[in-house]
Amino acid sequence: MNDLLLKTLKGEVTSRPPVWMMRQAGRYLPEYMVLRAKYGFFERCQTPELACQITLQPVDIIGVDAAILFSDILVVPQAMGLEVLLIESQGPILPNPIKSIADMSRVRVPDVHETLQYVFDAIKMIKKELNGRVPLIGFAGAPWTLLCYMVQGKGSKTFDEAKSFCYTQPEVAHHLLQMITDTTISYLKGQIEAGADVVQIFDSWGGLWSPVDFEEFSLQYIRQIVHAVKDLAPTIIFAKGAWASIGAMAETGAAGLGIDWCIPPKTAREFAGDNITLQGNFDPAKLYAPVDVIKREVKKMITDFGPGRYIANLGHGILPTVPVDSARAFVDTVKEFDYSTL
Ligand code: 1CP
Repeated sequence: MNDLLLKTLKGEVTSRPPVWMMRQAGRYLPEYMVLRAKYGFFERCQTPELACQITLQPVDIIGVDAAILFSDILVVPQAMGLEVLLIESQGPILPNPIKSIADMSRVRVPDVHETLQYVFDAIKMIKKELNGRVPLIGFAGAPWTLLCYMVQGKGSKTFDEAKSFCYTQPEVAHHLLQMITDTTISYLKGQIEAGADVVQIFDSWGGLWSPVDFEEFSLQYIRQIVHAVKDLAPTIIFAKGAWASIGAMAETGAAGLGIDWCIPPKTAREFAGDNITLQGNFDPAKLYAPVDVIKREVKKMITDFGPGRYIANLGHGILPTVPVDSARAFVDTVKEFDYSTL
């Protein structure tokens, strides 16, 4: 059993950092593209055999130290009653988004065993197939990031309509955020019960807020989720761009914090204190550099984070056009690293 990830999240000493990549199952892998051509996106998520096969691809092909469940954060809005489509080249679309209190009658806090049982079934199958080779990471979107899609109805650089909703209808926004939080708590508990060893909360759009508004519209809900699950499985918070709130996030009881490449490792460590594991923070676009540059930069990143309490990862998801050999060079360089040389 490769338990580097679990040891690192507990703060135990290891000879090198564990490594995995956000969005490691995906379009940069030709083996994924074969299944993508045959099955629709939600069909891939909802069929445990397919989700299992896709989850294992980066473990077998790239040799990462952890598997992450193949699914999407948007299965939660779907389970709450909203229609979610994934349209090729456009990304996710929610045709009937939430715009006002009247739309709230269309959302509910569902029984996750009725609506998301296929995820739990996939996890059980993945755990069996992994047979202890590497730990399995489960995940969910942070309530704020899910609200972004539920209100805006599609991807956006600014999520202006979602932010406007929070500023003009704060009571409705908080009601919706609480419903998402309650759903997410049962969902993550279900994932852990089914076998997820670690869970990660993705707040991809947390960095759109000032630190004070981040606390109001995002972190207070993430904190509720962490409190509910932290004694069941180590929890990692990844709030992209919310570097000014690293100190506050480190106090939630999470075992790990994902950080992006806009903050230097040493600064992140100063903000976070010594009692939490940091994860990141390679610029995903740097995987377009020549392989010798990738190797040099990965070693520098590990050195800057210092020995221990560190998980090597990208600072956001891997990009679909990254060469497989470059992803492999990233992972291999971490696996060849030896803390005793520091
Ligand atoms: O084949 C395809 O074209 C589908 C692309 C794709 C994939 C591979 C989507 C649509 N989702 C996924 C899988 C996925 N999504 C995983 C799988 C596990 C892994 O290998 O990491 C995870 C963890 C996610 C999480 C996710 N979905 C996030 C949070 C992380 C992040 O990257 O910021 C977000 C924001 C989404 C929404 C979403 N789903 C899909 C896309 C293209 C998007 C982003 C839309 C946007 O740009 O706003």
